[in-house]
Amino acid sequence: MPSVKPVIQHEDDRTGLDLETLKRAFLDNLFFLQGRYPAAATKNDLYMALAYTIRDRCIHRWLYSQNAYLDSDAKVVGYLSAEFLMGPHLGNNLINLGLFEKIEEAMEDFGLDLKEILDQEEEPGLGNGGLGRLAACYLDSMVTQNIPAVGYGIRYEFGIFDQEIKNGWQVEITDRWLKYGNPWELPRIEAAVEVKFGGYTDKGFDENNHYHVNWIPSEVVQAVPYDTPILGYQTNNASILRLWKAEACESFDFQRFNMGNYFGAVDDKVRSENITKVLYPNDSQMAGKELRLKQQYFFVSATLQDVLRYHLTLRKHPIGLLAEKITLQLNDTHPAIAVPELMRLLVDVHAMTWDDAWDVTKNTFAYTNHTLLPEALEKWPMEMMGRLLPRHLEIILEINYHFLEEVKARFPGDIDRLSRMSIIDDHGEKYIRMANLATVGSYAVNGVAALHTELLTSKVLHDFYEMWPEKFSNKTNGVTPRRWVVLNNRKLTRLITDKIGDGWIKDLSQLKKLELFVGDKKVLNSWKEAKLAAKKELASYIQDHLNIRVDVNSIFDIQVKRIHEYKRQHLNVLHIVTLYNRIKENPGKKFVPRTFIFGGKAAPGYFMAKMMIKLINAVGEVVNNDPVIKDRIKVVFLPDFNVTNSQRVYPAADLSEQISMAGKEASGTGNMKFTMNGALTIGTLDGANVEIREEVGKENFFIFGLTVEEVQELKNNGYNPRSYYEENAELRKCLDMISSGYFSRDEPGLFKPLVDALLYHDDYLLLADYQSYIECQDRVSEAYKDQEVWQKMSMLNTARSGKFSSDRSIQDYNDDIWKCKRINVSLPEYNPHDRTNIKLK
Ligand code: 26W
Repeated sequence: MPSVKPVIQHEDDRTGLDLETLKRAFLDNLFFLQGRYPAAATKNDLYMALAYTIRDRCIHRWLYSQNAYLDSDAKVVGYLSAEFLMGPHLGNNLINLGLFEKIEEAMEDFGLDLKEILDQEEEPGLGNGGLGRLAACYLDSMVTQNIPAVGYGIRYEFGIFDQEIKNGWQVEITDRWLKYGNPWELPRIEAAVEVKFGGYTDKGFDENNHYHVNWIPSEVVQAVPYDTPILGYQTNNASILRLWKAEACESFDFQRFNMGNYFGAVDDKVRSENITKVLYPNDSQMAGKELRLKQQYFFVSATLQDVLRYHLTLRKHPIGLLAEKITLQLNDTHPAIAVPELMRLLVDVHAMTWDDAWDVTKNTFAYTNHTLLPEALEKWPMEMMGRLLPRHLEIILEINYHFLEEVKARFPGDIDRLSRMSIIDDHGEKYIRMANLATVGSYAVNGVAALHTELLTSKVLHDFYEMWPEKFSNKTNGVTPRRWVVLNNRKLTRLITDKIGDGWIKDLSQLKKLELFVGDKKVLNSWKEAKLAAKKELASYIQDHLNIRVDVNSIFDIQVKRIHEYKRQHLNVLHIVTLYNRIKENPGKKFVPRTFIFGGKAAPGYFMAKMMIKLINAVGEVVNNDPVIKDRIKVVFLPDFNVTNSQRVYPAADLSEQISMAGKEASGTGNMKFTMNGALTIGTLDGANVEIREEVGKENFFIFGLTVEEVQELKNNGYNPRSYYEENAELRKCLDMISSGYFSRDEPGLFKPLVDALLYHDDYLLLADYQSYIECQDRVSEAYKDQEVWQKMSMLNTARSGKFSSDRSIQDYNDDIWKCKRINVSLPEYNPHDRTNIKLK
């Protein structure tokens, strides 16, 4: 009898991609993983069943990718970031697997609406804003470009707070994102490592008479990794985001428990787990909290142990080869404690000489700076560092000693330079300057937009630039078109793909081909319709959630980002009040109607930012209900701006507000998302705005305000905001109204502190830029009247936004800094009949 080969009747339920297989897998998961009959399934059950269905496909790709990395022995990037603002996974994974439409159909067959299921996902808000979202876009692009990469960070139990607006004020609510479980992560309990804190160091000579330092900690905490698979677009390559959770060390508990101190043991557990309890919600002010330093060291130490285990045990490489096989990108200085930690591991644990260890260390790290704000530059009290990480302080001091010797040799007798460059700030209480530490300990340092890098090398890190010019480069930020166009703007995506094919999704420069159609009235019309559809969707969201009716034919004028004085949301408010006054004075005149939309969170301890939110809402209250205005202006504050909510915002914008004081916004990335989605920008020459304007063309960008040089000059010559107030009647009227309680009848003095700050200091030059801003806004309104011209400009903005894909950024990082070989992952068919033939031991 010839043996009968098993015939595969259908695709494997865990990996198959055809409609029937996906439907069967979904029902299976609903039944066996959620334990539900379809009839009894809740929305969350449906979401979970679909998430598990898709997760299987992710894991399939990820495991094969892991193997491919090991086989090829390629250099791997570790992207170290205290924040990853991933946004919801399901929709994105559907796009990246090319399954969005098919799953839509599958759900339809069950009588379900995919949109509603997607809405069920609680997003992991493990970041504050730009820096955290950039890390997420970069993971997407690294994987899409087949660069072997792992994201390393912290699994905060509570991410960025949820924002509610009560009586116009921000109220913070704990973000319990794990409440219903997280289907995307896999805990890797057996890969946990220990992280030490406190105690003292013991110095002496070992059995071979080598000088040796021993760190005896006073606290040991477990770091447990949770892995989330990350897919690329149209590639078999997949990677992971590995986030660390703090847990108590069992060995420690038992000691106390045995001695009868039950509460002491539980106390330890609580203290340990506190480390990864909550994300610090400030994004521009260094608060100097000890727990934050503990968070930073916790995830960095766990990560480096993980990296060394991979390098030494799994790949069996000699320790000296570390920098050739692994490169670690520091997302700002938050993980900069990695520099002394790697030195400690190499010298104290792996017995390398100082010089050899330093050679490996400074060739392993690369550092990205994300801010020039002096108050945001991290520095830790030396006393705190010594108490929490005594061995690291010793190592930092030794790094600094060797470094300053090098500076002395290069610039003999330049005492001031030494003091500026020192890693230790010793003007009064001593501090560790983390940017200096990161710069000294890295082989590459970069800013995030051309202007930002220019300011970095000419000001903040100028001395370091003079010493090592070759270390510095610019890497202009980018955002992933997969989430920010394909997923959040289905209509526009279809229209573009219809005209130029789908190559643009992986190579955004191909959007240029759209320029061929700007003269085509039919295409321009479809372009307008796509925008209008997105505006209608946002309008109905606003109606449903805020009970405000907005005119979809008005200019949707949008500013969404963290609330901060330097971002100048209150300059936007001054424009609103100006328009309000003009209509009131001339009610019969024709005005181009506008809908002003704001969104963003304020750091809970940032009084002025919270006041700005209240001001926006207070002005909205008056303007929206004034019968004379008659729907010509509406002001909307969208509560709880996050990745999920933002996805309905970018597609609906006509005008993107990027109005920071020149020199303050490192790059901005929201500006890029708006441009891709066909919004025009009103902006200052700040951050990446400069490059956006260059790309889309001056004539398609509304520029206003002082340049960095003019800002500098004005400040040097003694800026007097009052003179602008006195000389500009429209401005004066706005400020007087706000100050005297026109928008706060119940509490007339409420906004006086805000107006006084402008009149007496105005650190961010709102009054100096006011006139230029208003005139620019008048040009915007004028331009909007000619819809054909406007649509052309809109289309050109999209067509010329290719540079701002994070694919381009990642290519730049890889070409100039990481130099990793790309990997081709093949995905062998996963034959279920193979499974039974596998020998497990
Ligand atoms: C220590 C407190 C703290 C926390 C976070 C200070 C500073 C930060 C971040 C560096 C702030 C941040 O998110 N910066 C933003 O980074 C984006 C990505 O590069 C840029 O686009 C933004 O312009 C920049 O503000």
